Amino acid sequence: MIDTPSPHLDRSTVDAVEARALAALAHAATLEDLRAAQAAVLGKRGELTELNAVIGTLADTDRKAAGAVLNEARARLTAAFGARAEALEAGARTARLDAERLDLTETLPGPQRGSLSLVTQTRDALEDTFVGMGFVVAEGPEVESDWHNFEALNMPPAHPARSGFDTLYLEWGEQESTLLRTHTSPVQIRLMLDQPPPIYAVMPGRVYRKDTPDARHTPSFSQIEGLVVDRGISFGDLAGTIDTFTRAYFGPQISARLRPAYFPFTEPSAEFEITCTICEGAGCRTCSGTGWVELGGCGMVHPNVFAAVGIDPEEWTGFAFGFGIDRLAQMRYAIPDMRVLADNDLRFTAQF
Ligand code: 2NL
Repeated sequence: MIDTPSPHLDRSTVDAVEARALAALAHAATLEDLRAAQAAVLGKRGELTELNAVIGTLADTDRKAAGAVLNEARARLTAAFGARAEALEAGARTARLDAERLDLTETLPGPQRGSLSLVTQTRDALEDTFVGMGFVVAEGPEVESDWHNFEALNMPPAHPARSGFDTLYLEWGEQESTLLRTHTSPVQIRLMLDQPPPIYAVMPGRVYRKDTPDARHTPSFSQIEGLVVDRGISFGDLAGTIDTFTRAYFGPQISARLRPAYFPFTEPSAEFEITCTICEGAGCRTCSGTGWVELGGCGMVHPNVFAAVGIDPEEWTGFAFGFGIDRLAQMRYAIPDMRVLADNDLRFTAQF
């Protein structure tokens, strides 16, 4: 170690200053206290800084050693104050975060827990049913190209069926080239482009239409569509699949029936109806006394759709079907107005 350079600046003087500074450091409970303690020793008028002046009064031969003692003490104290400041800052930050924490459950009336939206619960149950029947679940983008959403589905630019969708377009690329998908069918197009048959898949997801909200319409809703492509698939397979699904999901008291319909992407096409879940077929207001309610549509995949995705219609045939998940939940739980599905009113959500 370094010898005592002179009676005016001996080692013990520096040690005493350093010891006092470390005691003040340990005592500082806040960043402010710490800054004050640091300034008192290392600042312009600080105790250690003042000792610098003594160096000038020393003999030439003692200056170097004295300077080293002071510098070493300064370096140790600077490091100690820096480390303590970091620790105090971290503590202050944790305290601030704790103070600012907002407990959203405090506003709930009682010990109530959140739950999945009824639409999500319904979608999960539908997926389970179809997975149980051997289908896989596929997803795709909600922002789509005109080609995937319309053209590949046998709806060329001026096709009248397009106007039935009231599409929401994005300002992206060529005018009306990019849109919010109006149905989940483009996911099936992507699947057929990506992989060769056989395909047994369902596609659940959110779709968008420029509809004014009312009891039966919301501008965004969820759909599930199914697609089967294999050798020798017939309309009988379609009818059997719809019936099997209906019984598996709703129970044996509910059955399905098909009635002729038109969709541009299927031929022949059908809409499918199920036994009214409110009156179980007896006839009531919901089913206008018929005992049946419409659930969705289906049909054999149109050869033009196969042509668009490069599947040989001589080798492969297939069927597709689709229905609204919100509409299904509305029927299953007898919900008079679909808008409550998105309201997040606890008086509604707590029931499921
Ligand atoms: C409905 C009717 C349907 C399809 C969707 C479809 C998809 C491809 C090819 C052929 Cl890639 N068809 N989907 C077919 C018939 C009906 O939905 O009422 N949806 C809510």
